[in-house]
Amino acid sequence: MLRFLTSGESHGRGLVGIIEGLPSGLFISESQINFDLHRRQQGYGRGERMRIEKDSVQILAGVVDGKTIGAPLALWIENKDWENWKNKKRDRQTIPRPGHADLSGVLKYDLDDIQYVIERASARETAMRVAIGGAIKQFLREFEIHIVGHVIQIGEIRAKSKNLTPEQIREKSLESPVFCIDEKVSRQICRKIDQAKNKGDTLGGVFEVIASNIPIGLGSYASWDRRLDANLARAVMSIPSVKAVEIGSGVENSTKFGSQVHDEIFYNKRKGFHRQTNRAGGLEGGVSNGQNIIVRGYAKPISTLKNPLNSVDIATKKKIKAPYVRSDVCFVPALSVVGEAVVAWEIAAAFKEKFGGDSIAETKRNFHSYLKNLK
Ligand code: EPS
Repeated sequence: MLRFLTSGESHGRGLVGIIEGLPSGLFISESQINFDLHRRQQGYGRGERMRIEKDSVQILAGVVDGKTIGAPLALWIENKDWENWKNKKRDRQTIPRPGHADLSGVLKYDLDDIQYVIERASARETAMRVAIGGAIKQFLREFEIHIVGHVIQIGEIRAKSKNLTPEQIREKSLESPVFCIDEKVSRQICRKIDQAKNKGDTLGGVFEVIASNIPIGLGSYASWDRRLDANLARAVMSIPSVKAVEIGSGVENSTKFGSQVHDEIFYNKRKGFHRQTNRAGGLEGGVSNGQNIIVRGYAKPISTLKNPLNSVDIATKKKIKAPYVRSDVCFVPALSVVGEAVVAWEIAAAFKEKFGGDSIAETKRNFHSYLKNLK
């Protein structure tokens, strides 16, 4: 079984992550994780904090001579902003921002300062989830499974889907300031972000994650909590600001006849069982069907607004505008990187459940024997 836990506050010393269940003998490179951390910090519309931080991971335990030893991994990312915050004098925050965890958090935990809620509810936590995803992707790569995220919409500006391979999507989206494969749409999106910024407003959008080279049979219909589509939806929904999740063309499918939706099954000797369409997003009955897994996350605009909405001071109970604190205008490009990490995790968890293995050699033996048997 694979599991992980994160800890850390947005302006504390740093972020901590523990991964348990990785087999021994797996090469883990910090620099590959750092590439993902770097990507998470990019994206047109990001704010000042990203100019302070230079996220990089340190693996403190579980990896010896570059390889896992079957022990839990301990990961660490330092918050550079800690230096600026540790002796900072600040006022108690008593005005909750609509859309954030501020009000529910302060009431639930019986706190008198909203800053304590902000510290843990902040999307800063996603830096550690990206680091954990960066490690788990190295496990998946041993089985040629690749995960690519990109932005398909910001505000109402949507890129048309193109017939590209996951590698081409990665290449093209890396060239775009908003991780979008379409150059023209990227420019339109940047203008839209400028517009939002000038109005003291924010923007949400949609990101898509594609997992390729997935074996048939990950997840199970046998019990609700083993359905891989359900676990992917939960994981993507757990990313701050995501309010809807779609698998394949799930939303569009709900408006059509069944005959227009389901992916017909074909067989020939060379390809075996195969499909010519993938509207199911690689999952049928909660089980991977060998096609690419496609998951989309729909994010609301960031809740901190320079031109704020109405709120109520929790100390005086008087009507007042919500406070503006340093924030991003648009976080969707970064979300596409976080999306990759959480999708990678769920696929790896289902993979480990199916193939087990205490060493990477054992996992590989189990995997290859299953593939041989399928043939
Ligand atoms: C973030 C760090 C935070 C925010 C952002 C994500 O830094 P600070 O609060 O110091 O400005 O920039 O948080 C949010 C978008 C959010 O809604 O919480 C980061 O490292 O990504």
